[in-house]
Amino acid sequence: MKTHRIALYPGDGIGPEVVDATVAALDAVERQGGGFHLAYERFDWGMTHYDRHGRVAPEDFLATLRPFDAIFLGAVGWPARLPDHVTLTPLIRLRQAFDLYACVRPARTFPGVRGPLRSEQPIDLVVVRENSEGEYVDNGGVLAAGTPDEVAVQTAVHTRRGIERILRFSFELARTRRRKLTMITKSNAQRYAYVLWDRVLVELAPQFGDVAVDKLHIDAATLELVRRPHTFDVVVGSNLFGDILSDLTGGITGSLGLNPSANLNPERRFPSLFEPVHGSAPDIAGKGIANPTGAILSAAMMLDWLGEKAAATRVRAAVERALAGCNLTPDIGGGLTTAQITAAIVGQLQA
Ligand code: GGG
Repeated sequence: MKTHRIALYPGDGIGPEVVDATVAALDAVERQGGGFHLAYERFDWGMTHYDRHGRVAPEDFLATLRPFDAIFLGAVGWPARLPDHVTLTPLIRLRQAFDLYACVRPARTFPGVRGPLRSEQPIDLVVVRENSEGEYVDNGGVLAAGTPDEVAVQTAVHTRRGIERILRFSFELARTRRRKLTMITKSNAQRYAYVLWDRVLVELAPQFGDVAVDKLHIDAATLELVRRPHTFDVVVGSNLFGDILSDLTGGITGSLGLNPSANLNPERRFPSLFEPVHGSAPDIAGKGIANPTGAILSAAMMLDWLGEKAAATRVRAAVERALAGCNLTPDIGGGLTTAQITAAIVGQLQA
């Protein structure tokens, strides 16, 4: 029996609700057998930790998480009480310190779930977000703070090494799918960083001659993802563009509540982190109506990453069948609670 050590970081808002639902689904898949065991340790960081200790995570939180095989995060943020840039800091630090440079965010339509678009063509794409640099490096400062002359400077950092490795990762991913890669930049206006992205793409493309390559500026990409989303396969972009586009791809597939993500260190030098794409949703926190499917599908990505492919496939199939059977939470047009849709997914896993 193989044991995988999982750090649970439920976080804020609906985070703990979707993490509890995910553990219930994982317990069910584990009970079916498959020769593995998930050993959890739970860390109540976020607002709960802040209320007791005056900070959202302990100073040594990275060292605490380092020995685990994977980290499972719910959501972070409670803007009514703490600015979002404070609650988000541990997540950004984790991605950078553990070199989780490939953020993989699949978005697909599901039979049984109606999306907002008129076209009913199935959508099945993956946004790959560069996750370690770009616009999210902590590089900048404020001059003349609090005065009418205040100046804030925030500098994005795009390295050749960072661009090349995320493009290689995306090309390889496209090879496992429909062999189409679309790179998103704004190289007509941002003449240094995104022109470097363009150059690296041109250099790499011949090594992946079996993958069709396309480029779009971010503004055109937002339009085309609404107009013809079914034509996209793997979409790669910088940290900020990937963050924004994956909310859009959540929206066009029905709800952000459906979308999973993996923050990967492809070289496996550090534990990778799995989380639903959605945030803490304070407006519905505590009401028991959060959609846990994005979190449960993130757990399927985690099982895949841990080598438990059969279990991952079973989880994905159970979610698909539950949704097809009209087990829907309010964000996707139904009336089920988190507990009810979780029970439906667990039921499918036991069927
Ligand atoms: N489920 C993760 C979460 O709470 N995300 C909220 C958020 O704003 N994340 C920003 C980011 O992914 O960079």
